[in-house]
Amino acid sequence: MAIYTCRKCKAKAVINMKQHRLAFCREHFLEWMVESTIKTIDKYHMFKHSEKILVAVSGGKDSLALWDILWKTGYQADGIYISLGIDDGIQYSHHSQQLTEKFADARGLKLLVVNVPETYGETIPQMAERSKRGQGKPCAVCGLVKRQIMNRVAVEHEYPVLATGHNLDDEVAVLLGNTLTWSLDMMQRQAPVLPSTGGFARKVKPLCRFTEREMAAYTILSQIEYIFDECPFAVGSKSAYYKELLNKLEEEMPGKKLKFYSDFLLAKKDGFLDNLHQDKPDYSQTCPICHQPTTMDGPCTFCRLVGAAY
Ligand code: Q46
Ligand code: ZN
Ligand code: ZN
Repeated sequence: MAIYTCRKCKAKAVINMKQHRLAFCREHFLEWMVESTIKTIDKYHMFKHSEKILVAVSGGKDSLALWDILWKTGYQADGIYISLGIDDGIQYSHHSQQLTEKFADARGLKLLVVNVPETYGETIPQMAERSKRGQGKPCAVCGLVKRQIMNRVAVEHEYPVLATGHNLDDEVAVLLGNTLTWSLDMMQRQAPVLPSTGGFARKVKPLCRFTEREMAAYTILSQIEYIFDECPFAVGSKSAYYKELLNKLEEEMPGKKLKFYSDFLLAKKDGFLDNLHQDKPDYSQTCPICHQPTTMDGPCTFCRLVGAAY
């Protein structure tokens, strides 16, 4: 096996990133990750030090690493954890909440917690079951609930920015899925930054240029304790399959994932999706219950789902 040395100090490297032709020791890898995150934040004009940021944390490696980097670099970043009530024999929600709280306590960070079963009377799998949405998987309901809660909490607590820990592998898997079905409207909404529009906080993805492997290395080398188990419902998903395919491609052609994503963003900037003749969803109405923007007359999809009183 080839032995690599650190680009900066020539010590033995702990990671070699073929796609960047870069190898680093522990110290210089962690430094590179922090510097690269700042570059991404600036490149896409995500936020400034003067803005309050709400980080969506799940207890997984990506979101905790993101919060860690923002904390280290002096951003005003608080966290939001949403307990989904997913157990599936491994106490997934309970365990991930404990790790998130431990992380926040160790750094003196503020964490907001929303407990779905306590607030709405049902766990996510129970809501999915009752509403018969999502073909036996609770992910569609889960996505809807998480989006509504994250945005509502950000707006109510006056955070202009909502940051998520999506990494390059997540973004490229979504892009591949959308390309295979030519879902141009979905591609139009895929971006490192979604600007704030009436009633929606700005959404940003500062880790969108890091691979899953780099994120795992960052959390392990930073000794951040995170939940190793994936959500049990992520297993066997389309997205997991696309990630597997893309990793095979990356092995043969290092750098393909980043190039696919960067070239997509460049093509979009050049106007490739500008003249779509599709109606954009019209969020000009306001839900009378949760006061979130909605496309519907009367209660929004979320309030209808949770059976909120009108
Ligand atoms: S959507 Fe589906 Fe995830 Fe919700 S139910 Fe689990 S896998 S957590 S990102
Ligand atoms: Zn070094
Ligand atoms: Zn509503």
